[in-house]
Amino acid sequence: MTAPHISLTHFLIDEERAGRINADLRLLVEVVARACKRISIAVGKGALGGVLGDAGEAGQASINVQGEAQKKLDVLSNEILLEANAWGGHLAGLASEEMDTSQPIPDKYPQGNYLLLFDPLDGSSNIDVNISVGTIFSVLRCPEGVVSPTDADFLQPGTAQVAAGYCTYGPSTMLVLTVGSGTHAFTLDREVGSFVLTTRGMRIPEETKEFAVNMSNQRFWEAPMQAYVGDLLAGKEGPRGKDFNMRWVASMVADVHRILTRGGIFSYPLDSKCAAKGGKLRLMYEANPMSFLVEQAGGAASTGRQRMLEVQPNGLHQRVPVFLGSKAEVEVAVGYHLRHDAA
Ligand code: AHM
Ligand code: MG
Repeated sequence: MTAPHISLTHFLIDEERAGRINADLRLLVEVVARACKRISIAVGKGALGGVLGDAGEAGQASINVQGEAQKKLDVLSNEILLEANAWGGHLAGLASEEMDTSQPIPDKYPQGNYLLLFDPLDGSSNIDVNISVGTIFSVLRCPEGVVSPTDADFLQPGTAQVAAGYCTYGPSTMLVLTVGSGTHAFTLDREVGSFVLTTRGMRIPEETKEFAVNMSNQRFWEAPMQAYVGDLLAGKEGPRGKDFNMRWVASMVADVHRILTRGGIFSYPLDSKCAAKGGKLRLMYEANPMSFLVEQAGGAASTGRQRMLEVQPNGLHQRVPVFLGSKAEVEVAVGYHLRHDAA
């Protein structure tokens, strides 16, 4: 007998019956997953879909709130997620990497109790070269009594997340999800059009010999990061006593997916180029959802100095340094920072 085929819908109904989620959260995850399927189809068409390249008029790139040039697919993915989530009655508000401020749900639709944050298409510098990109999302509760949420209502620490996930658009499209009881992976069956549970309870090995970092920034890093990576590179002959391998896709979703699958440490540390902004990656819709997924799979996530999920946010687009993955290795990296600060 073949293994039972459990669709995302089936999985979510089981979660609801077990009392781990309510019907609104089930609907929310289903709606996000449906939007991700549409994004997957657009990404998969590549040059044939006429969606590659920069957004905006010829010679006049469209710039988002981060000061970054938007790709056509960034804009399209954002629109797909907004449109899919506006009318279902499960949300009170939305926030996106591609929008300056959060948006309350329009008055013409019923209001729900949840807030949704997303990076509609992460790693978009990879779109035009046919390398994996992905969607990242985080779900919070709308504070009690708030009818029309503003940015301040979204500024909750990562520990307040009720669900988080990402969808990776690679050789296969996969949705990786947590609702606070483990991290589970679903693969899109393209013929049927449904996500099928392919790994229940992902576990990140505690130890690793693989690290992910943009090495070209080495000379801009802080001293503890220089020392940490220096010791990794010294391999068997160095203080770590083992050889390390390096991988860097430059799509956080793809790098984190590899780490959830076979272990490793991902880092985007503070460097002198991004120090004034606080880091490169965004807390609310990149670092926090990924940290929730990683912790739920037995890994760890830190800024290098503090557990990521305990950072008190001060802005929707706040940036942070990120270290996440195999627990023992994240602890080693944090140790370099704490010893440096204490000296
Ligand atoms: P984006 O949200 O504008 O796509 O930027 C985030 C991406 C991450 O996916 C990835 O880890 C990082 O930026 C890559 O940075 P770099 O270009 O320095 O390698
Ligand atoms: Mg991003």
